[in-house]
Amino acid sequence: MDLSAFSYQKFVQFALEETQRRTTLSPRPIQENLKCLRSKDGNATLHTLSFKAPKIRHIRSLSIEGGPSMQVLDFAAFPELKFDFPIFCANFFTTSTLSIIVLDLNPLYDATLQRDYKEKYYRSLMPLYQKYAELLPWGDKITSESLKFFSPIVIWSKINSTPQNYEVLYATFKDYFKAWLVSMELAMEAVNEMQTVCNCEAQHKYLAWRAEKDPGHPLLKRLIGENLAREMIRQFLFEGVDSLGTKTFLDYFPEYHCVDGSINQKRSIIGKAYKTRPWDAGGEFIGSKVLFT
Ligand code: BLA
Repeated sequence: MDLSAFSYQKFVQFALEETQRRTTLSPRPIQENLKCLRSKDGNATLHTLSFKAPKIRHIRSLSIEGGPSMQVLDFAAFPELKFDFPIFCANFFTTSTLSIIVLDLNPLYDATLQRDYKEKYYRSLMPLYQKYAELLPWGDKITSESLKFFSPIVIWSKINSTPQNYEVLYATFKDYFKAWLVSMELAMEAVNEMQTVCNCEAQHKYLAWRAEKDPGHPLLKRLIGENLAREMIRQFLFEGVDSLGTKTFLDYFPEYHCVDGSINQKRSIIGKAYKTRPWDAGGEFIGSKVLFT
């Protein structure tokens, strides 16, 4: 499919309008050199948007328009630290033939270990996942570490890039984003400082993971160069990684420790696994427990 007429802009537009209908967005400043960028080869443009709102610490979007051959969306929304509702996560990497899709309400706390968290935020959403299970099937084996950051309603899929699939994805995105807004609206403020501290650490750990290991980084580096990519990652996409806590990536993920003290550059230590969806229709984890010991 020629992607020239295809864009993820309308997804972002929808999300911002829908948020604005329910709360008040205010812009967050974006560093000048990250506002609108052109790739080094001149073939792609990168657009960034950044907002906050009551209950929402950061809602931000990076879209990459790469003409007929590539379109990318990295859209995320993070709660204020007094709240423990999930992080909205939409990552779509589309070439003229294939789209790699991750769409989820990423849990702040491991939804397999913390059953109360799962009950609170996902029990009522399981039908939502089922609605799209056939159209957006499980995308085969995945980096095992990612599972800890995914919820039982995650959509992980690899689909052909077709106009029909684009419409399916748009419908799914809208439903998931509306579900996230409902979670946000219902969420109650932490009753004590300890909960806020835990929420903060949970977000920091998530940011530390993604700032170091997100699969999009190598491509981002190729597009805009090592230094700008680093700024984009640490100061925009995963903003908070250098301010919400003092723990390092290796404090959270010591299994990546190399003998010389550096971070193992491999994306995964455990490797890829989960050929099929590791949750049942009720959201019960049915994969191997190796990850969760
Ligand atoms: C691939 N992106 C992937 C894959 C996942 C994700 C799971 C499949 C490969 C794998 O198993 O790791 C996304 N992984 C996530 C997300 C989380 C996670 C969202 O753990 C959250 C916790 N993707 C982007 C951007 C680009 C991009 C901005 O979001 C490019 C600039 C590209 N993603 C991209 C590419 C691949 C990919 C090129 C395929 C390459 C590969 O598998 O290494």
